[in-house]
Amino acid sequence: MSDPSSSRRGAFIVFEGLDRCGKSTQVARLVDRLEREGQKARLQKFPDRTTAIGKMIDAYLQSKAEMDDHAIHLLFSANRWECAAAIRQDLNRGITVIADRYAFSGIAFSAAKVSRSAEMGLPFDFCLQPDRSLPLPDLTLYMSLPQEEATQRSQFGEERYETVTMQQATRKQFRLVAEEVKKIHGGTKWIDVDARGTIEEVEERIKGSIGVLTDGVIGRVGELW
Ligand code: T5A
Ligand code: NA
Repeated sequence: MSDPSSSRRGAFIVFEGLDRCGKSTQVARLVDRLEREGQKARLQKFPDRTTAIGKMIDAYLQSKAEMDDHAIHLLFSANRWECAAAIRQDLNRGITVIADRYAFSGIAFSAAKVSRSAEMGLPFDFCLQPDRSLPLPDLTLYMSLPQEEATQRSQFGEERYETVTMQQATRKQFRLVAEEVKKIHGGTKWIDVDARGTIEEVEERIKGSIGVLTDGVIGRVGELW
């Protein structure tokens, strides 16, 4: 039997950023490109709105349901846990998994919220806990876009967190999340990508940042924290 620690597995690549920064566009193009190149790759969107938990999250985001800030935070995390085993399994089968948002959004958005229960949103440490030991992405690409440009993109303002105040607060929390990741795992797991310019220009930058990672990764899938 081959030793799993010495054979190549699929790469786990996460895209993060504020609302409308272009994640979904770039994730779709990346999966398309990898498939065209004959690689095994699949998309994993968070929140996954198709599961029972995902449907509750969807209702909350569309303001069709109200929920305590702690409760919705735990549901976002539970939504990742229900997909975690499949992600690990696919990675170990050599499939590259590309995620559109992950635990980093979970922390940044919850911590940024001006809640009724705590003036400054949920405590950062509380936000980290439910995602402890989820699969660690091999690379997180944080798509950085000035607020003025995000606001101009179509459909901004439709969902719960799409206000300028909330996005500004979340931007700050994402910086803290990036620092946390760098503190635990060093500087190689998180890269900021300039999300300004045309779709094609951004795609080129992303391609450069990913490099040969999609050829496979040696070593076991790690844990977030
Ligand atoms: N959330 C999420 C939590 O609070 N906790 C959690 O744990 C998680 C996982 C929904 C919300 O949930 C929160 C965060 C969010 O507020 P979502 O379903 O990912 O999360 O929703 P959005 O972030 O809003 O995702 P969108 O799909 O709406 O935005 P994207 O993916 O960033 O942007 P995209 O690619 O759809 O592009 C937006 C528009 O801009 C255009 C596109 O054509 C599109 O119209 N565009 C460009 N225009 C000009 N130049 C470019 N380079 C462009 N790229 C794209
Ligand atoms: Na949105």
